[in-house]
Amino acid sequence: MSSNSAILSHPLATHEEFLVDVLEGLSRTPKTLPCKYFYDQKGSQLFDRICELPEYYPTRTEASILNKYAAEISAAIGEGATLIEFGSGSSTKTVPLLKASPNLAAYVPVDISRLHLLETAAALRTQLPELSIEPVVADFTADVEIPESLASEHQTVFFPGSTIGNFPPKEATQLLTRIAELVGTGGGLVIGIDLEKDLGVLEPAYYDSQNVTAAFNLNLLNRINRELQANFSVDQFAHIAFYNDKLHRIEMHLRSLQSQQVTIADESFDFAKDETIHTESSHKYTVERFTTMAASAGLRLEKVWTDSKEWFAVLHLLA
Ligand code: AVJ
Repeated sequence: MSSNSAILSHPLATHEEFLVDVLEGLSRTPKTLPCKYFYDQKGSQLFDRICELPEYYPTRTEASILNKYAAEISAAIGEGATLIEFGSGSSTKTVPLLKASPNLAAYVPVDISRLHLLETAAALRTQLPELSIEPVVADFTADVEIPESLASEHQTVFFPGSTIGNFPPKEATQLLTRIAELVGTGGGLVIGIDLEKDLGVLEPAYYDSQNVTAAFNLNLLNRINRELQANFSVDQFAHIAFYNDKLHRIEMHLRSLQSQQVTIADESFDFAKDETIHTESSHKYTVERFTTMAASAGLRLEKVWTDSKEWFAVLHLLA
């Protein structure tokens, strides 16, 4: 394939779907907005900055695990496998793994952002000229189709970053089920999950002292204003993040600082003072709880790699 093309697996979310999702979410009680819309250009830049924050441990902890155990993880993926990465972004964390896996049939980065995907593929081709890199533009929350031509006997999905944490258990189980079906019997999943830990570590990771996470959360309102011609007074909302013990998750919300009304596409939404919009959940697991959930999706645990503090885990499961 030429270096400026990518396979489009499915139609991507349109402006219309964005509008429908926003109107639907804000019509609920309590109000919600889907976290997948955080990642416009500005949001993606802010997320990259989050990953560098001293308080945000997941990225660097996972990277250290992937670096340290690259050879073992690569052996688990196996010779001649097709490695399919969900939400590959810049593929930064994947490079050590790819370098440790010289005999892959292909690396298939799957991402919703076409341009980012193509730039990443181009950069990777220079770094790893021997590797066959076949980007697929797709939303992995919808069905991902990997073209027959890229399938090999052994396929493994690589799903790092604890992105699975954004999905409530039921949806996470559905996503895992689809991954199991995609790779087929004998296929694998290498997944990064964020582990339950002290509140003193968890909460600051989503409430950083430089307010980058606040800007990331509030940027969603800017995006809605710009793309859907809405009139949120962004400075009349505040970022909040806390750990919900019962549901094992960090919740991010936007809290209305006053009683106010917002108009989007001829629809008005009333906000009481202190009413919140739930914008994101980030579920934390124990290896055991995750393993039980994965088992119900038809995936059985093969191996666990973790860091010395057991803050994060990379799991290998087989379908
Ligand atoms: C990309 C979903 C893994 O939940 O930690 C970071 C997103 N939100 N700070 C996470 C996020 C606020 C992140 N994931």
